[in-house]
Amino acid sequence: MTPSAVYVAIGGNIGDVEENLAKAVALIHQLPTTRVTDVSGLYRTAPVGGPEGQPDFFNGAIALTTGLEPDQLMAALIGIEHQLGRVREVQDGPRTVDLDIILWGDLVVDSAHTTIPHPRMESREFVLLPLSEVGGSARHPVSNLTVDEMLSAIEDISSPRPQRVDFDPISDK
Ligand code: PH2
Ligand code: MG
Ligand code: MG
Repeated sequence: MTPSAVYVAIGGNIGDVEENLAKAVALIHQLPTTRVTDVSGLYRTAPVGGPEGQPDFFNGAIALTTGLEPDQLMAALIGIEHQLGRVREVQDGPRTVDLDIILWGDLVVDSAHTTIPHPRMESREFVLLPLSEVGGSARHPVSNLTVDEMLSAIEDISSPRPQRVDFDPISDK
């Protein structure tokens, strides 16, 4: 059986974000039975929510395949966030590295620790814009909309579009 494509949003806004995100992607690529198959560029995005005056974020998205279960991948991502210095924080506030599972094939999961698809993905340009690079035709299993359709449906899209920087943390993908 071909494993499902899993999409993970990556972001952060404290410290050397590009370096931390590169380390995060390399660590994800080293998880058991897991391969990162595609990596988007990084977009500099204005913070949504959280405390007044927090720094801009850098946001990206990756595609991966894995033999892990959703709860296992979730736990591994939280472990990587901690390894890279993420500490207890205010809701939507500054963070070194945030790794969120967005879509996992047709799977719908709502367990104590894991919610897939990500409940706020459809309204977040900072998730959909990088995700469209690596999974523009991936479908939301409930609404059946593709990522590109969800991105077009966002009403208050930023203008000009967030600035993009190339990001290529894995040479053997
Ligand atoms: N993450 C949040 C809250 N707000 N804003 C931007 N631009 N990018 C994020 O990744 C982000 C946010 C909570 O995880
Ligand atoms: Mg998040
Ligand atoms: Mg998170």
